[in-house]
Amino acid sequence: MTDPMVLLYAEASPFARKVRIVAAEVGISLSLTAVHASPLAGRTDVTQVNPLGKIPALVVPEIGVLYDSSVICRYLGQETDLYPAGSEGWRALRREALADGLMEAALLARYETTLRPEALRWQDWIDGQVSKIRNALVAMEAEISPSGTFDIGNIATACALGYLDFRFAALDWRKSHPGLADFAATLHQRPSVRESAPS
Ligand SMILES: N[C@@H](CCC(=O)N[C@@H](CS)C(=O)NCC(=O)O)C(=O)O
Repeated sequence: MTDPMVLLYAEASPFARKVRIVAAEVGISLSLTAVHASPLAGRTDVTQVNPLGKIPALVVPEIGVLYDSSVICRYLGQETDLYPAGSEGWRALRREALADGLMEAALLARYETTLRPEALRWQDWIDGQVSKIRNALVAMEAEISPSGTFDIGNIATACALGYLDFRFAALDWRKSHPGLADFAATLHQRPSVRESAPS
């Protein structure tokens, strides 16, 4: 029996959550190693594995390290229903990119308010990221995928909305997007989504 692949992750990371959900959906068991990743110089555990210092990173014996959640998810989920063929597949990838973009904007806004010294914080920057989040929510609601399908777009969407619940409760996104809230509740019924939620 070969050793499981090692995933460098943090429980709160929405990008790492995508990978954990994909692995659970396709039945691949990963060895999880919790690490600290930070954009601040000298404060990350990950640089020796990923030159960008970011998580998730997956150590794959025959390839080396894979990074960026979309690459890792693609590697684990290739040739499964998580990546549909044809136009449906391109739409799923677009929904993944949209959700990833929302998470990136949310993370940048969070770093600005939690990491940057208070005197240096820039409200226009925070407002710009929050407006990307709001625009992404509008697009997400318009693109809710048909019921019954569960693909990489839905996985990323579940992680993005879960991250807003976890770190941006004050945005109260459910109030302005009730259709998306219903969709999120459906996604949350899936064991892989429920069991990977940050606590
Ligand atoms: N595009 C990357 C984003 C990953 C990312 O930003 N991860 C965060 C944790 S949730 C991180 O490692 N931040 C540290 C940093 O920005 O240097 C992906 O999809 O994997």
